[in-house]
Amino acid sequence: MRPLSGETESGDKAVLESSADVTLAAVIDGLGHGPEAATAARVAAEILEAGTGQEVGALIERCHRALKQTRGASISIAAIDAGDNSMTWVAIGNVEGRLVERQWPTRSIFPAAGVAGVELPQLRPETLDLRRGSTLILATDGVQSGFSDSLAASGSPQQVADRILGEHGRSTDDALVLVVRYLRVAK
Ligand SMILES: [Mn+2]
Repeated sequence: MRPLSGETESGDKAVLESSADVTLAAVIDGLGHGPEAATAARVAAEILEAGTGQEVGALIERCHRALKQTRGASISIAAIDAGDNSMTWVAIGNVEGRLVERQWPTRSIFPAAGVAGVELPQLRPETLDLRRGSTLILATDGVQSGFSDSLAASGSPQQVADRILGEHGRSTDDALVLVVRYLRVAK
């Protein structure tokens, strides 16, 4: 991640928390940039960090209520369940999500139009199967949405994230990329 040039704080935040079989991966983009965006992102991050194991749609609703006193945020959440090799993801706003797999077409998250804290639309969580090596990528709009058009998901997750940020990061906004690779062997 990197903040917009001239800002000391980023309004983009990532959450990665595990408990038992479930890992929650989320990316939050506080509306705009600077300290007020960072405050909104922090409020949502605290809820998500304590929310592992809760249903992803319910987590967005909790964030929506808590963010009403802030300028609001875009949020994408993926709950990865190693118990049944699945991932359930849901999004509101403009944090992009991709699930990249070697021999399968890349899947994209379908974000609901709206802003958590401002307008909460109907949410449609979607559950996908995971395989060993499935790679989840969440990226804020500080990254060009075409980032996955010619995506090489090779290398470590850190290398993939660095490459996306380096090649597709915009200079006009905070930018954050979270890359998570699933390593559990299917039963
Ligand atoms: Mn942004």
